[in-house]
Formats: sequence, C-alpha cells, structure tokens
Amino acid sequence: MPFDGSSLLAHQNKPDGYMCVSCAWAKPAKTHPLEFCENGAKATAWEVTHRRADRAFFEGHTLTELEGWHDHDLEEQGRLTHPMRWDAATDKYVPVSWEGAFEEIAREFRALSPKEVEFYTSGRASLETAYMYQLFARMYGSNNLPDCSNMCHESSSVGLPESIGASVGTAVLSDFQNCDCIFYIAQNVGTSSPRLLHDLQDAVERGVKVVAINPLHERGLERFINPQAPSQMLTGKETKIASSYYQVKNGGDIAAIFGISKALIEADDLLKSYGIRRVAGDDAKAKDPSDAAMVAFAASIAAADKKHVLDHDFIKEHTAGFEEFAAAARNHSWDELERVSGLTRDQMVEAAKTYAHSDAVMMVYGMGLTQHVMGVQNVHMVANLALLRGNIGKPGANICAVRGHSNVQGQRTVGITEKPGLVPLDKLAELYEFEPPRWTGHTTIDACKAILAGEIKAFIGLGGNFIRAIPETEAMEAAWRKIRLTVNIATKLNRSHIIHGEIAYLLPCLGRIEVDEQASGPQAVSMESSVAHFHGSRGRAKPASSELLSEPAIVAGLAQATLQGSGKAPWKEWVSDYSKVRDAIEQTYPETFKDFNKRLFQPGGFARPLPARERKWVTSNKKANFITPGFLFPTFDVETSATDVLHLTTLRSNDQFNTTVYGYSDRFRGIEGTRWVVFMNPIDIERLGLVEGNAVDLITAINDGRDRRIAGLRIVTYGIPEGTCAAYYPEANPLFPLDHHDPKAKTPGYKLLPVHVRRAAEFAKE
Ligand SMILES: Nc1nc2c(c(=O)[nH]1)N[C@H]1C(S)=C(S)[C@@H](COP(=O)(O)OP(=O)(O)OC[C@H]3O[C@@H](n4cnc5c(=O)[nH]c(N)nc54)[C@H](O)[C@@H]3O)O[C@H]1N2
Ligand SMILES: Nc1nc2c(c(=O)[nH]1)N[C@H]1C(S)=C(S)[C@@H](COP(=O)(O)OP(=O)(O)OC[C@H]3O[C@@H](n4cnc5c(=O)[nH]c(N)nc54)[C@H](O)[C@@H]3O)O[C@H]1N2
Ligand SMILES: [Mo]
Repeated sequence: MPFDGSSLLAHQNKPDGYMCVSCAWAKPAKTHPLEFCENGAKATAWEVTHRRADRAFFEGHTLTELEGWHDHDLEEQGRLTHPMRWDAATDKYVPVSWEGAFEEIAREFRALSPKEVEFYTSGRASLETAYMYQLFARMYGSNNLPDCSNMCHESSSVGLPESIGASVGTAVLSDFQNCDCIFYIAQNVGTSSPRLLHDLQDAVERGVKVVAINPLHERGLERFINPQAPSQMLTGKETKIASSYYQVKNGGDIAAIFGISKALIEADDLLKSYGIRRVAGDDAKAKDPSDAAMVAFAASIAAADKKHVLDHDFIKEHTAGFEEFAAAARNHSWDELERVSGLTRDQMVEAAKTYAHSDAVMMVYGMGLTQHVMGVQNVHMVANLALLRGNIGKPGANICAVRGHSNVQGQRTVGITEKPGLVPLDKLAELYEFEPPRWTGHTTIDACKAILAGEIKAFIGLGGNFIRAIPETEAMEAAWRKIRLTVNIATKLNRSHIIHGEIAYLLPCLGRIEVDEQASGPQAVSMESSVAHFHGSRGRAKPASSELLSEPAIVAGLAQATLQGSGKAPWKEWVSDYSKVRDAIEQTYPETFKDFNKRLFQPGGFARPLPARERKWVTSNKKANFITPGFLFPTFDVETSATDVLHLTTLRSNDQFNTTVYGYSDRFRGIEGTRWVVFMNPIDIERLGLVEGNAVDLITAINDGRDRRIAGLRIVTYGIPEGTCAAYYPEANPLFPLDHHDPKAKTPGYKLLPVHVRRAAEFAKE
C-alpha cells in the first residue's frame, strides 16, 4: 500500500527506500534511524503535496496573467495532473491526450534539422531515464544535450580530468572516517547538503580540523545541533564545526590557495636550506622580521621530526608541473596575495600549518569555486594544494566535489553530455543499429546563444526551469518566446512553462517518490551520489494523478513517435521493465555498471571505479598534474573611475531548492519574509553613503553596451568581506551577461560579477 507523510520519510535514503529528491549527498550502508534532513523532508513534502495544478486551475488563468506570478506562487499550486498544450485563442493550457501530444511533437521534430533542437536535462531524472533520453536525442541525430551540470560542476568536469584524470571527485564516505583535516571550501553545508553535517560532525568529534574558506560565515559550518542525536536535541549542545574560518573575498580563492601553497613551499625551502636541526632550534634567523611566522612554521615541522613540508616522494613519482607551480607560488608577493584574497598573510600561513601537520586531508568544495569565469583554474588550485602533500588516493585524503541535484552526476555517467568524445558512440551504434551524430553539441551557454540567434526551433526540457536558471534573463525570455516549439516534462509549474514557444506542451510526470507501476509490476530506478556510488530507489507514495506517465514512459513515447521504427532500441520493452534499461546501461558501460541489477539495492550503494583513487592517473601524460593559473584574479571591462562597484555573488536560501522557492525564510542568515535583499559589508554601506534598510538597485558594471539591473533591494548589513556583496539566485540572474562564463567549461560566473550599487527611490514590489 502506498505511504504518505511521516511513514514515507522513514524510507528516505534507506537501502530499501527511495532516494531523496533534494541533494546528491552519499547514502550510508549503516543508516541513521531517520536518514533525511530538514531540507530533504521539505523536498519530499513539496513533491507529495495534496495540492494540484489541475484542469480547474488552468481554466482559471491565462498565461499572460501567470507571467506576473512569483516563482513560489507558481510552484505552490501543487502537482501538475494532466498533459497540456497552450491554446493561442484563449491563452491557456488546455488538456490533450498523451498520444496527441507525442504525435504533434514528433511531427515537429521530424520537420526540423536535429541541430535546431535542444534536449535539456535537469539533474533529477534517474539513470534509466537519462540513458533513454540521450539515446533518443542521438538516434534523432542531435548531440545538443545541455544540462544543469553545465551551470554547476562543469568546471570540475573539465578541471579535474586535466589535474588528476577523474571527471568527478575521488572521495568516498570512509574518507571522512580516515582524514585528520578537511579543507571545506565554497560550499554551504547547512543549507545545500545538510546530511553531510553528520559526517563532518563525526569527524570533528574525532579531533579532525575543519578549515572553512568562504566569504560568508555560514551557520552550518560554524556549529551544528544534530537532530539525530537526542543528547544534542535535548540539551541544545552544539558541535563546533570549523576550527578556523577564513573569509576570503569572492573570487579570491586562487590567491588564497596560492598563499597557502607559498607558505608550504617556502617552509619546505627553509627546511631544505637550514636543515632540520637548525630550524628546530630556531637557528634560521629570519632576514626579515616578518618572516618570523614562516620560520616558526618550519620549526614546528622540524619539531615534529619531519624533514619536509611537501611530500617529495609523491611529487616525484606521481606528478608533473611542480617546479612551475612552486616558482609561481614563490613569485607572488604576499601583498598581492593578501589584497586579492582578502586574507592576511598570517591567516594563510596558519592554514598552511594546519594542512602540513595533517597526514590525510580532504578537499571538499562546491559552487563558490566552480561558478566563476575562472572556475576551471579554481578547481586546478584545489588539486594543486592536494598534490603538494600527496592528498589524493590514500584513505582519508581525496577531493570531494559536492554535487547538487540528486542524480546530476549520474546523468553524465550514462551519456547526458554535448561532448561526443565522452560517450561510447560506437557501442551505441552497434547496440541500436544507427549512426550517432559525431559533432559537438551545445552546452547550456551555447544553447542560450543559439536561442538568442534564432537558430533553435524546438526545446525540450526533462525537468528543470531553464529560463530562470540561466543568465541574461531579459533577452533570453524574449528569444524564448520566438522558439517554434517548447516542451517541458515537469512535476510543478514554473516560469519556463509560462513563457513559451509558438507551440507549447506541458507534460506532467511521476515523481521519484511515487509508485511507478508498469506492465511487469512496480519499478525501481537508480541514481549516483556525490561520492560516485549507485543506488536503487523505489517510489512508495500514491501518484499525484492517474493521468501521469513516468519519465521513461514519456521519453519512450516521444522517441517512438519521432523515430518511427528506425534504429533498434526496444522502447516499449524498456518501459514495461526498467531492469531491461539497466541491462542496456551495463552493456554500454560494462566496467562501471557490472552486475547492475544484482547490485541495485546493495546497502551503501555500489562504487563506480575511479582510477585516481588508486593513484592511476588517466591524463594525457599519465601523471597527476600541477596546473598553474597564469593570473590571480580575472580582469573585467569595468569603468575604472566608478567608486560604487562591488563584487556580487549569488546565494541559495535555506528555504529554496534552486528555482523552487519553498518560502521566504533564510533562517540561518536571519532573513525573514523577503528574498529581495543585498548583503553588504558595513564599511561599504557607509562608504557609499547608504544605511542598512535603504533601497538600492544593482546594475551590472561590465561594459558591453547593455543595461542590466534589478531594482529596489533592501540592504542587509552582513559579515561579508569589504568590496563584496551577495543576493539570491534566481532573482539576481537578470544581471548576468551570457558571456560571463569560464571560457573552457562555460560555467556561468554566478559567484563573481562587478555591479554598481545605487540608491533607489523605492523598494521592489514583491
Ligand atoms: N536546500 C537546498 N539544497 C540544495 C540546493 C538548493 O538550492 N537548496 N541546490 C542543489 C544544487 S543544484 C547545488 S549545485 C548545490 C549547491 O550548493 P553549494 O555548493 O553550497 O552552492 P551555493 O548555495 O550556491 O553556495 C555556495 C557557497 O559558496 C560561498 N561562496 C560564494 N562565492 C564564493 C567564492 O568566490 N569563494 C568561496 N570560497 N566561496 C564562495 C557562498 O558563501 C556559499 O556558502 O546544492 C544542492 N542542494
Ligand atoms: N545566479 C545563479 N544561477 C544559478 C545558480 C546559482 O548558484 N546562481 N545555480 C545553477 C545550478 S548549480 C543549477 S543545478 C541550475 C538549476 O537549474 P534547473 O535544474 O533547470 O532548475 P530547478 O530549479 O532545479 O528545476 C525545478 C523544476 O524541476 C521540475 N521538477 C522537479 N522534480 C521533477 C521530476 O522529478 N521530474 C521532472 N521532469 N521535473 C521535475 C519542477 O517542475 C520544478 O519547477 O541553476 C543554475 N543557476
Ligand atoms: Mo547545481
């Protein structure tokens, strides 16, 4: 019998249950009694809500009217219940049959060239759906498979393979039990992946040092009351998480990590030139008194009976590029590193000291590093720091790139990518008897550019809220309306459905928490966690409507209608039994998915093979590479005389999941009742002649001839470094130029944008 409410939650993230639809954090083999967090529970409640955006709702509202609604109010209408097509005469979504929908969409697709179609994926769809979807796109003839990962961890997908030959992080859960230090960079654990706090807390209680590098003091990184620990719940006793907290300026991470590396390398130099005994005796008199901290650092290493700060054996055996990196670190002056990072030299030396006295260090990071115009270099720097002391590929020492959406990592593993080189195309050709396209498809940014240029005639979204998640909101919304066909497969109503093409379909699907009954019985699906383990997931809730189809069924319906029997994929058979899709995935990727069906519900998941964990480097030179960024900070084309320019970063509140705004409370940051705020440093507020509570406009300060602004935000005084400010995503997205992205990864620079902050006449009407 299907469950609901709290009985449902008891199965969340359990080996026999369903995998949370919120974040991608690891699911342990030995679970806590309740293996979910506040935000996971919220995401579950949001999906199994009793509210419905049903026929009556859509009869009652034109899309023009709904355009004026806030993101929160659109989604709050509840679950979509029936397939719909926009009716131009009434400006409403009207009910249609599934067959009718598939047929018209297929007819449109067939009339287009495959290069004119975008197949977008948000990171929630299962491995089974994702595999079918990419195959559909390729059999149709398109590699245009942009996905949310392009806006998220693409900098990791590009940077990590160059550094260590892995496209994902190498850490697994047991590393948290074996490390003695964690560098926690640019990730907001308390909001974005609260279950990771269990692992952090357990580590801290073992004496592990947590070094936080983040412009904002984030509550979850500072202290944590574990709701799973009755003693903490009853007594209110908190665990202090970060042992040191370094408030780097946004975009200052290259400088900060260079600073830490400089300290490590120069302390190593000191030990080398003076010898361990003399340094231990503090004999190495610093030429310059300001070097005292460095001498003390080197002496502390000597006192611990260590000859070196760096792991020279590892560097020699496993890496390339060290000398160049070390020379760059020595060359950067402390003044420059301090100015760009916003950290003091003493802080960087202190962080280096903590690092050097630890034997197994994890590097955990998130969006504050990847969403930058230098996102790839940021990722390289994390790897460089790890390589200096051999902190990759030994227990407790690995890189943990904390993923966002619950299956965003897995989708890439089964072929959602615009890069044909990352997919076993020959294998697909052999299995399904078709000629896969070999051209490079569109990333999300490429897709936006093509849409702006009028080159895209059809867009299909497998989940997500494309038009809200991307940059350049205003121009993109205008261009979006000119697309001939927009199709969205979704659970809830959002702005990407309201703004629409000339022909528009809204196709409602089952959520992962719901029972998915097919011809062979109730189905399971699977996903990959942030630590590269695969998990089965079985829905348990009653479907929101009897008219919903599952995502695999919708993809198969579209594929069958479009492909009309060409190629040999058994779409119908797959839908009646998803284990057959898993067999196909295993045939396509035999090493990664060995015995997929057998291992589907293995407690703790089953691991994806990652050679870098074994110190096998799948890079072009078979080495782990130090890669030296040629700059500390990007240059922007900004009016140099402007004195009101701050560097904006965009944030998530504790009460949202991406563009899904659950409510208006960012409890951990003390913001209630509004999202229309800008966080500023008190010195900047005063310098700009403003006071807390004033209304201000934010105006993009990059000179490209366009006016981009968001108006009437309320100033909140906040502990954020001078020269920086922060606002919420997606409200701030209209400020971001489309070209403001990492050149290689094309990840938008959502965490660093120069903006003018100007006094406004009034507050925005929310
Ligand atoms: N509740 C909730 N959970 C979520 C999501 C959600 O929206 N809500 N989204 C999911 C998704 S898709 C993702 S990708 C993840 C995102 O999770 P995170 O990776 O935590 O991303 P953000 O919340 O955007 O915040 C990034 C952190 O980086 C810091 N930061 C900003 N700029 C910089 C910088 O230049 N340098 C450094 N060092 N730090 C910086 C910010 O202060 C913030 O603490 O969470 C997932 N989980
Ligand atoms: N300024 C700024 N912009 C950002 C970011 C940022 O930090 N700052 N972060 C970026 C990141 S990391 C990401 S991942 C993207 C997110 O971009 P997307 O993944 O495109 O957006 P979401 O908000 O996660 O999508 C929410 C919608 O997904 C649909 N949905 C929910 N569950 C399901 C399901 O089970 N199946 C289907 N088919 N649909 C479902 C619902 O209709 C819901 O409205 O945004 C990016 N944009
Ligand atoms: Mo993400």
